[in-house]
Amino acid sequence: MPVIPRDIDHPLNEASYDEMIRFWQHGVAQPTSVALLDPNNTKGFEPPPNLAAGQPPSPNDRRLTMLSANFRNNVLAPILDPAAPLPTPDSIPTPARTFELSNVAGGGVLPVPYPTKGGANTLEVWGFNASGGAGETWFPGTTIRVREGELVHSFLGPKFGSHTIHHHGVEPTPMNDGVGHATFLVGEGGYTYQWIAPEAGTYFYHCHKNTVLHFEMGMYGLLISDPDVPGAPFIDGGSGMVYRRDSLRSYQREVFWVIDDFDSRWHEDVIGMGHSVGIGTVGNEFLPIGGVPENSTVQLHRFDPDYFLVSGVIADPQSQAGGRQNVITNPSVSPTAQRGETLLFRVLNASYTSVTINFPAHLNPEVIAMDGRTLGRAPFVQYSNPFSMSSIGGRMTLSTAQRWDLLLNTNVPAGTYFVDIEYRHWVTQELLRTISIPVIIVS
Ligand SMILES: [Cu+2]
Repeated sequence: MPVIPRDIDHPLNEASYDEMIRFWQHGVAQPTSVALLDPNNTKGFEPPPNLAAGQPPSPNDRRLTMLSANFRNNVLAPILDPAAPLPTPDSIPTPARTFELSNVAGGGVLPVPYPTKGGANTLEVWGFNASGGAGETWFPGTTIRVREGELVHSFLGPKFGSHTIHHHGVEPTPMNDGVGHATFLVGEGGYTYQWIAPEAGTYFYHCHKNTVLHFEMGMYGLLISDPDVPGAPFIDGGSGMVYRRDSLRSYQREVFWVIDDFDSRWHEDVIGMGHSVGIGTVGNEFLPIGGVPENSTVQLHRFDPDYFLVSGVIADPQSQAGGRQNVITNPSVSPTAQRGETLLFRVLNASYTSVTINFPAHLNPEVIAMDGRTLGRAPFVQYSNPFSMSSIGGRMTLSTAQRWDLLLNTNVPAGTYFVDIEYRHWVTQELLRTISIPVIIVS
């Protein structure tokens, strides 16, 4: 496994003009860098205006505003090209795997089965897309699928505005972590994130710019790390191998349940005010919740979803089966298995509600992993164990960003079994909607 040096330990040669330029192009969050570099402020660093009270936001994303106005305007500005790709620190030129993602922010239109709060029949959605393919899946974004331990490059080339990729659950260097407000946002020039595929399991990636809004708009996708075995990474939805404790198990089908919800107000009124609107009024992007005036028009602390989705498919109350409404029968969500096959479910709660999944008594999957960590796998064998769904009453509850992996043995009578998913409000726990997914077992 190649070693990526930690940025924080990378010695900075202040005598090297090139190195200083590279350092400042990336920048690091105030006040750490200034405190580390120049505790007595002998070089005249100034805090970035967007962090200073009463100042307008920074006009650019490269944190050059941390420098003195003189250095920024007279030394750096003439030699920096805003459209040039940012360099990746400690870049290793020969990764085992590469991904190229561009954005379709502002360009995605999703048909909806009933009118939005604004009375429309479609909803604007943003997303990541592998470049060069019209008609490719872009919401949720292209799945990034890797093999445990390999070095990966994912290139982000935004087409609309600036964004980031945060590979959630992966632990890269700070500069490759894609947390916009801590490091930098990626503009049109693009950036190559470098990271090592983590322990086999289910992860996801998302944009980390004004996260609560960009994530809601659809800027996320699954990230699967497969065991380091021949044939990996495996085909989405097909057969493969997965860890159960320390041993490998094969499965015949893989099912992705990416659970999400939309508040159409966010997709209509809110984004009409720009990509950076947040909690509070426009122009006070990160006003604390306690300071939000009641007549604020943005109010990202108010989330009242009116659409409920699984893997990009919106549940329709008119879709009825088995005495239920909101039944999702799309085969990308509702699996059909031969009796006796083993199914692997990868469940992600990408909604802003608390989600409870109810399995019927006949289906009793085993929970083998949580949040990208295999239960009972070395070196943490003694701390956790796989457990059956029946041992927790057939109900599993996930909060936002949680992932559970389930192995289901379908050695049950052939038939249609309904798995019910309850969405509860993130504050009040009020039940907002119950949707159902048929799991069909044929003999
Ligand atoms: Cu974004």
